[in-house]
Amino acid sequence: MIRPIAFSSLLLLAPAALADPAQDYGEHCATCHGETRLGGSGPALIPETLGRMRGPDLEAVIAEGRGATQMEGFADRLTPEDIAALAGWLEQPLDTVPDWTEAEIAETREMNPDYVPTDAPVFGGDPMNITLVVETGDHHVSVLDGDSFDVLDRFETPFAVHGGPKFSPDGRFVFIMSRDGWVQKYDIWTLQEVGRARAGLNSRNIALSKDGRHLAVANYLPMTLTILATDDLSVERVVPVVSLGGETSRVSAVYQAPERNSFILALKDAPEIWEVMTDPDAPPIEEGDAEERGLIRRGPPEEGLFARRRIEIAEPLDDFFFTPDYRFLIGAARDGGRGVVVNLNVGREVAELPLPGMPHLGSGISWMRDGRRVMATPHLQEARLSVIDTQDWSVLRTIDTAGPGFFLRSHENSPYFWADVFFGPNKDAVHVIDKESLEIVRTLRPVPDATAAHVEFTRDGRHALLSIWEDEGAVIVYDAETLEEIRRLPMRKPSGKYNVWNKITFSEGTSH
Ligand code: DHE
Repeated sequence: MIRPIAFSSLLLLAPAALADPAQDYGEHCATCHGETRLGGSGPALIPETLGRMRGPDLEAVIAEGRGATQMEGFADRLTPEDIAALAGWLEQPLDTVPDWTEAEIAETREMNPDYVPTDAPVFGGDPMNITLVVETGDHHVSVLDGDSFDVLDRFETPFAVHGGPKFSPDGRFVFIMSRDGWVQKYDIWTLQEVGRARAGLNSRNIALSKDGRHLAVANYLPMTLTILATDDLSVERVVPVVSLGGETSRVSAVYQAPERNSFILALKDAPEIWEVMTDPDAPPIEEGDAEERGLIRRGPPEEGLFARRRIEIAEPLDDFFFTPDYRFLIGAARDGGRGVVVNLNVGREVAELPLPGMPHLGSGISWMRDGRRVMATPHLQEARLSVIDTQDWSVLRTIDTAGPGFFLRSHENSPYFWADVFFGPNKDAVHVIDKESLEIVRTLRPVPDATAAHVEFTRDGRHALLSIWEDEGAVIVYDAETLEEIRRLPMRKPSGKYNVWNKITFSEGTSH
């Protein structure tokens, strides 16, 4: 016989109140991070921005807050179960993404009312030998004098800067982008922020036109390329990214091609590469021999500023390495095992390279060796570097390393290139490799167990600066010839470093 359960027993059996992350978000997070999770005074809380900060990391920030920011801890108001549920909820993509129109971008533009331009730098050193250090630990940039290694300024950036900041051609201004789509303009001469605007909701990187007048922002959300005027960050164009087949696509990255006076776009979801002209007198676009090859007809030819050319390819490619003359690029195929060479002049694929283990071509660097131009690339999933002959597109050599790496760097005046070992147990190691013999000449381990990654040289190539990529980290300055340590500058999780001269002259030892 089934016995009815008494009302009091039912109460005892009732489960603890279930976590309601949407309600918790509305109550505790929305004021700073926006009702829509797309950001406000705090950053956007969407998976595209949170990136690698998953699971336990995210829960720890919700529970304990984030030092030196407005983010307080919620462990006194939310149970561990509520926090876990909230973190899981934040990792879900948004149901709908707003358009983020020109008008909406324009509304976010804030120019610094205290900014006063000067006729000369306010500091005494060489403005062309300034190196910027992005400190991701507390979202700041340090401005380093490249001769004295003094920190001239340390300014706050938008949350989660990614990719290289881009300098104006005269080296005076720098533009910095956050994954939240904010673009910040900073005047290196006055050491002051000029202003900022939110060009996208989730962005990848930025590129400056050859004349320094236009700034392109590659966006994942929405699927657009935003072009801002560099003088006042006003919107010049928002280009929806739609393939010939009518599909919308995210933009993986945008690159400046100075020799072509254009931007080159890698599209994440469409088998096309786009070239956007930054020359107001650009002639009508030649479409290469695509029609001969029986490919789909495109629209009427475009001309002038921001004219767009499509290069059709067999499958989407991203993470581009360019030859210094910008005739060829190598892109990574989606299967993570091949590099595809595209001739940008004729607009077609010309070669394929076996590059297993996810080559990181965007970090590739090139130099002359025995009269031939070679390039080297790390692999994100394999403990090796590939060295490629850019004349016949063969893999000349593979160099075994202590683990998979992220970045490579060299300088015209250095006989070596530096390769980090970002992933795995040897993340504290950095290889110094001879550009001629392709042998590892030294493996440095400056701080046992701490990630050592990303090198930048001073303008003359005499010093190499290495990041100890930890919250209580450092930038270590080495003599680039003797490999002796010269200085150790404490920094908060320093990531990339960017020397004004090396960047504006497109030093062959640096990536884009
Ligand atoms: Fe980057 C540059 C893409 C993850 C730090 N990264 C770039 C560029 C691209 C790119 C396309 C070149 C843009 C430029 O400089 O204009 N990065 C990607 C990814 O697709 C990937 C693998 C996944 C993602 O989350 O987007 C990725 N990148 C990372 C990281 O996890 C790193 C290590 C930490 C971080 O800050 O997010 C990271 N990426 C960097 C840095 C540069 C960069 C420091 C600039 C290197 C330079 O010397 O120019």
